[in-house]
Amino acid sequence: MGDIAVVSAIFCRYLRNRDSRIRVITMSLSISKFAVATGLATGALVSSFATGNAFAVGFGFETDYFENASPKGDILLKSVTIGDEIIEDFSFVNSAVIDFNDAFDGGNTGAASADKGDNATGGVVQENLSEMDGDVVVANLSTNNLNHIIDTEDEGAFTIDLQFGKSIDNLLIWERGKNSDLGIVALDAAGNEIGEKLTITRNMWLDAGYSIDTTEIDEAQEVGSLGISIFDDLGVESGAVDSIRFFSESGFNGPDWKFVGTDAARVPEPAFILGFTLVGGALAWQKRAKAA
Ligand SMILES: [Ca+2]
Ligand SMILES: [Ca+2]
Ligand SMILES: [Ca+2]
Ligand SMILES: [Ca+2]
Repeated sequence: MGDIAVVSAIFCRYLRNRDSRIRVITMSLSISKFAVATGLATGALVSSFATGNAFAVGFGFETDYFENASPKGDILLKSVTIGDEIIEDFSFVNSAVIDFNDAFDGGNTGAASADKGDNATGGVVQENLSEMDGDVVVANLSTNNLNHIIDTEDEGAFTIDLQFGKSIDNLLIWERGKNSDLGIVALDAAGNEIGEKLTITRNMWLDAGYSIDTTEIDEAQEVGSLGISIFDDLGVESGAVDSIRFFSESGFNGPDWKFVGTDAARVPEPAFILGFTLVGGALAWQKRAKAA
C-alpha cells in the first residue's frame, strides 16, 4: 500500500468512526481522496464533517449475504463492506459465559434465549438459558447464518461474556427489529471491565437491508446493524482485551442479536493489531470454568 493509500485509509477510518450514516461515509470517501490529492489539511475537513454527527460511537457497514427463499430461511453472511474495504475474513464467537440471565417463568418472562428463522437449517431454539448454557449461545453465534440469533424478552436483563476464535478489530452487530438497546464493555483477563462502557440505543441502528422472521415472532422484522471498533469505540489499549461483555437491562426492550468479528490479521498495518490478544478464547474459558 502506497503512502497516499495509507493516508487515505487512515483518514477514511477516522471519518467512519464519527459518522455512522452510510450516506455521510460515501461523501467522506470522495472528499478524503480529494484532500489527499490536493494536499489540503485534513484536520479542517475532519472537524467540519464531525460537526453535527448524531452518533458518538460506531460506524456503518454494508451486509452482503445469500438469502434462501424468505426471511424465515437461511440468510448466509458472505462479506461486509466498511468504507471502501470488502471483508470476507471473519472471526466467530467460540465461548460464552452467562454471568446472569433473568429466569424464564412462562410467557414473555426471562431474558436471553436462542432463536432462529422458522425454516432455517441448523441453529438452536431454547428458552430459559441458565449459567450452564453458554454452549447454546455459542451454537447460534458461531455460524455465518444471520438467522441464528439470541433473542431477548422485552423486559429481560442479562450479562454474557463472549470470546472469539481469532483476534478481532471490529465487532459487527445485527439487531432484529431495530427497536432495542444493547450494552457492550471490554473485559481484561481478570474479568474486570475496562475502557468505555457503551450503550447502543435503538435509534442508532442502521438498515442492514434484510428482514428475518424467527420462531419467536409471527411476521418478518427489519434488521438493523452497527459496527464497533474495538480500539476506538471501546477505548481499550492494545493487548488488554480478553473478552467482550454484552448486557441488557429491563429498559432496553429486549435486544435480539447476532455478532461477528472481523479478523484483525487481514489488516496489513501492524498498529491496528499490535498486542491485541483476543485469541485462545476456548483455553481461557476452560481455565475460568475450572476455577469457578
Ligand atoms: Ca425467547
Ligand atoms: Ca429487537
Ligand atoms: Ca415466525
Ligand atoms: Ca426482543
